[in-house]
Amino acid sequence: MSGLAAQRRVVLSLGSNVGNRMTALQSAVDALFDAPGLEPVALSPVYETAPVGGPEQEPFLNAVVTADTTMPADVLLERAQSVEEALGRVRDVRWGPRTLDVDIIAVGGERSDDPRLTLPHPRAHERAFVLRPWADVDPGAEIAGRGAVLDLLAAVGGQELNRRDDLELRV
Ligand code: PH2
Ligand code: MG
Ligand code: MG
Repeated sequence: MSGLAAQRRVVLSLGSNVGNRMTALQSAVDALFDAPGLEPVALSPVYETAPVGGPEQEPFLNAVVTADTTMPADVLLERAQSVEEALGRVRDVRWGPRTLDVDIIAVGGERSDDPRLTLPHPRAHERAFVLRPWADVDPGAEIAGRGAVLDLLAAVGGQELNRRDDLELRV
C-alpha cells in the first residue's frame, strides 16, 4: 500500500426551502470547493421540488454536485456539515424546513452501515429530487446495491419536480 488514497467520485445532494434558496445552494457550492481536496466534476440543473416527507412545508430547490476526491467519507461528511453550519443551518425537525441540506449520496461504490453516514444514502434510490439531477449529470450512474439511477427514477412516481432553467449553479 502506497499511502496515497485512490481518487473516488462523490455525489452530493443540495437542498434548501427556507430564505433565499438559490443563494444558499450557490454559497454551498462555493464553500464546498473553496477548500482544497474536492475537484468539481459537474453541477446539475436546479429543480424546484415538492417536499417529500416531513411536516407541511415550502417547496425546495434541489441540485446534485459530483466531484472527485481522495478524502475519506468521514472527512467529507465534516466538510458537508461545516458548510451547512456556515449557512446558518439549525438542526431541529427531522425532514423539516432547512436553509441548506448537504447530503452525501455516494462515495465511489463504498457501502457502509455506519449510522453517522450510511452509504449509499439510504433513501436516495426513492427520491426523484436526487435521482433526476444525478441522471442529468451522469446518465449511466448506478447506486451500489440498488441499480441504475435512471431505472430507479422510472420506478418512483408522483413526486413533483420542475426544472428551473432560469437558475444555474456555477463553480
Ligand atoms: N429533503 C428532506 C426531506 N424532504 N423534499 C424535497 N423535495 N427536497 C429535499 O431536499 C428534501 C425533501 C430531508 O433532507
Ligand atoms: Mg437530506
Ligand atoms: Mg442532511
